[in-house]
Amino acid sequence: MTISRRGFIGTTGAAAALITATSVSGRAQIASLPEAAIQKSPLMQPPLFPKTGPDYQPVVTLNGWTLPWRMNGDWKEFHLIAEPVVREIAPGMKAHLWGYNGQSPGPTIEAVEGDKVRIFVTNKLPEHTTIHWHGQLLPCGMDGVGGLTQPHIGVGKTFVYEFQLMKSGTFMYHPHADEMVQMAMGMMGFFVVHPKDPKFRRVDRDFVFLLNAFDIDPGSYVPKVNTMLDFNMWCWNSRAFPGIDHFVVGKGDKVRIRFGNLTMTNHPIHMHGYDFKVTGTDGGWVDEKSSWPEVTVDVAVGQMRAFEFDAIYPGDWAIHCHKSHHTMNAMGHDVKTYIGVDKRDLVKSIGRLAPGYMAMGSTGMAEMGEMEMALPDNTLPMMTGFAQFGAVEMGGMFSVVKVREGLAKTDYKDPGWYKHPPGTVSFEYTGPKQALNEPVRVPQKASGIPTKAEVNVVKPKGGHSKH
Ligand SMILES: [Cu+2]
Repeated sequence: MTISRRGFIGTTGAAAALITATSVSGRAQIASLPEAAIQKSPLMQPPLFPKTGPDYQPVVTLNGWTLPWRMNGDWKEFHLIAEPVVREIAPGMKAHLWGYNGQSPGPTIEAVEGDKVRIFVTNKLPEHTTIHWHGQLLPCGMDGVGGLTQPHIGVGKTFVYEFQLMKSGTFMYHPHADEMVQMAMGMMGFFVVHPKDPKFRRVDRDFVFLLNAFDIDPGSYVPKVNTMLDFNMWCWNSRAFPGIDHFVVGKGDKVRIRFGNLTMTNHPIHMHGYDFKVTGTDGGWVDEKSSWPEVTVDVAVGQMRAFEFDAIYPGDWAIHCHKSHHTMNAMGHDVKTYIGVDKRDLVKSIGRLAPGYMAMGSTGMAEMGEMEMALPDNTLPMMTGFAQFGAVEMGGMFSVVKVREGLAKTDYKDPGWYKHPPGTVSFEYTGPKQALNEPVRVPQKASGIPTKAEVNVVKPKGGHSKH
């Protein structure tokens, strides 16, 4: 049976029949386990271009890779191994997580609309697991909900999932067994189904990542799995700034960025320098006429979003979660605010009792970005990272979209910092200190709150002073 997109959209009944018909068809072919590729590196691997079957533009997984497959008859076979892994969150910090095939997240699965996929899942965890294929239309018994649609995959066992990919789009996979623990430990992966028609919604670069969060005490390695909201590592693909790969893009490329949220809160993802169109969710493609413009797109828990733009403006454009606490690394939320407080004497006296004591800044926290503080082992600074003009003062869910002229279509190497054309960088004013006619200002305390005496001095001109 040949499958066309038109067929799926037009004949829901036929598609529904197909879902049940494919469930048992390939069982006799299973002769051996496919090799399970393992990835040791936490760095972005080159996209995996298809050597057989329909052409497509493969995705690039930030700090990740795509799982190789083999053909067995007309089935595409993959092998995932659920296992404990060591993941570098950023240089200087490693976490002991659970993942797949050597990394957290697991490898991205890529296939084509209409493909029959057979996914072997071997459980090398210390407890049982399953895999749920988030967003896929499939036979109920392949949905991966432990206890509900299948027995759990016991320790040391291998289970097989078989289904036909009913539509193209953006999906993910994760356990549906002891979910809170297994997702808090980093078990998840991306699943992209490419359109059968290579021209449909084609882009030049297609980036994918999952948002995840961990609660790892400074100096330790294992996430606290019972944390509900107060996480301290806000990650894209289990990496935090400055460990997150940059999005390297050629000027003029058509670019898609897709992401899914498996944390416990929503994330407004904001990209600088462009407006973009939201073109897809885990439910499917947004009709081109209804794709809506944004500069920030919120992604709720358990949702996926895809947006697209034409990379016409060169530069180093920030891309980040807009919740400012999510662009920080390990921080305690019970830190007192000292802005406007002169605490020199206080620090001196505490320093006598606890050498090395440092309080939060009186003028803000920017000094944290430049400070070379002694940190516990295996801990990332709260604000960190340097670029060509100094400290970036970020952490967590932050990266850079680097749009450059003249990149080869397959070039994802870091091109370095953007060379700004002369006269296009914000600069310091060095003229006279006071504008003509500017009224003389009463100096205020560092807190910005004038004293009672000062309030009495400042009398506004005009008609608003009478009560
Ligand atoms: Cu966020």
